[in-house]
Amino acid sequence: MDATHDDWKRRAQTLDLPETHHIDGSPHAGGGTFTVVSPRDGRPLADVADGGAAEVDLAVAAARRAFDSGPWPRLAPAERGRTLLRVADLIEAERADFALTVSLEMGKPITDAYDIELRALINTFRWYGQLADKLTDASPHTAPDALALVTREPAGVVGAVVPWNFPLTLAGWKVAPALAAGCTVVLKPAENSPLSALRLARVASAAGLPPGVLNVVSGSGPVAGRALGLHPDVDVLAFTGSTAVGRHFLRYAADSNLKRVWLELGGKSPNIILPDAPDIEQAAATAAWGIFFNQGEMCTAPSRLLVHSSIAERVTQAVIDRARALRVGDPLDPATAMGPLVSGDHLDRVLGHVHAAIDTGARLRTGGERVLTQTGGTYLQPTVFDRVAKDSALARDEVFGPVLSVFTFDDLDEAVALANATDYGLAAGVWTANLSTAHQVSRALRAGTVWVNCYEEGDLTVPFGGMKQSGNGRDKSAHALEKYTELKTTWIQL
Ligand code: TAP
Repeated sequence: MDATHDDWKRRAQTLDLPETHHIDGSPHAGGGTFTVVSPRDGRPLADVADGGAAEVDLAVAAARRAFDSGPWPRLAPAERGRTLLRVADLIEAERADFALTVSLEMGKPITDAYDIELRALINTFRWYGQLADKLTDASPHTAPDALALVTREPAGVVGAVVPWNFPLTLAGWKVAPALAAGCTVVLKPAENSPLSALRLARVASAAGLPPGVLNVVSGSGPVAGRALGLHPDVDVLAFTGSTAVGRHFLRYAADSNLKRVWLELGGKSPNIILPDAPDIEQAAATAAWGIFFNQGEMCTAPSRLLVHSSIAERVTQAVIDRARALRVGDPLDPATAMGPLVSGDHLDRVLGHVHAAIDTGARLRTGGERVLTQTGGTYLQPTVFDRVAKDSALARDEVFGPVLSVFTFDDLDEAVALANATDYGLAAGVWTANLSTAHQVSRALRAGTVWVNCYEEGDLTVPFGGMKQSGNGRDKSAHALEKYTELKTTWIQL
């Protein structure tokens, strides 16, 4: 989109921000309110409905009715698909307002919000809309006097709880396949970023989604998220967020109705650069882009850069040069590469990691300081450490900010051992011109996605998710439908 910084600032002044829950097809202003503060300038952005157990009950009841007796699960899949395509079209028609909402609520640079986040959301609704009627059930060859049918049926009411770093993409990755499968949904967005999800609910209703099929309740995790996790009428809980909160959802399920729990959790992803990388400059540039993109608030952020000692200083220096050249500032400026961190609390947490790393002997190569701007806001310099102790908190814990740790290794076995020395298993990168090495390393890495000579690439055709404590199940691709369907066997004696 060809808009200037001033254009976006002007548009922000008149942007209509939805502030109420969306329940049973209509706005609903139950509960108290909480204030969403923009990390761009630290100013209040909106007072949003603060849902509690009562609002979650209403939303789940609406989703239950829509599932048990409404038209949605009974529609021909092609008709469901056409509705999802209309949702995509309406999002596209309001693309600039959606992008601006994301940028204002969580600080993503507007160009990334418009080009990356919104493209992902629109593509997700289109992809699952087109897939809705392409699924086939199976009729296995069985005993000669019997006919067996194995059918996939919609799993019921889905509770979806998502974080703030990609508020629309991650909501879309859950909502679109769940709806395509014939489920109904109650979505609980993060307290930091409820506005874009509330906008999505309104657009979905306008596109013809029947009442109760997509409900959004804004509110806090420990109250609204917990109520959804414990709700006896929720059949599936699809969560994206931290590993710590993922554990809560497993407990909620155990303490309630054993709902299916699907978890997309944190990461501490290794990015291995071997001396035979096809283009070392490119590898370094991608390593820098990967950790600083979205302010490092990425589950897949390549936060551990593992470089062969023969090229370590060259690569580290190239990453530092890139870090220093990055433009940090107002997310509404199309020239901004890195916006603010999502909140003051989160900035403090990330700075806590930085200070602890310095205290434990890591060498700060660049960054590590807050960036003060005229408008206020929660900005941090892109930060690079090396000489990080392998057993330190910085080496182990997810920072979820623009902080890179560089490690060195001398042989491939050491690199793989270092890469796997984490409780997480979300993603990894390896840079080598040797196809055989690439395959060997990919097989040895315990990660849901391995990128070879690239990072963060992919499209909707490929599944995405984690091993180990990064979660279970997969978002994206036809595999995502496994989360939102149950297999049924019908055995007919002939
Ligand atoms: P969390 O603190 O885990 O929050 C995620 C969601 O859970 C929010 O909606 C939050 O609500 C809610 N929540 C918090 N405490 C809860 C509780 N006790 N019971 C029920 N719900 C609760 O994560 P975050 O800080 O928003 O996001 C960062 C984390 O998400 C990182 O670990 C990151 O790696 C992970 N992440 C993973 C992926 C994938 S695909 N694997 C993608 C993006 C992010 P409130 O915020 O309103 O309290």
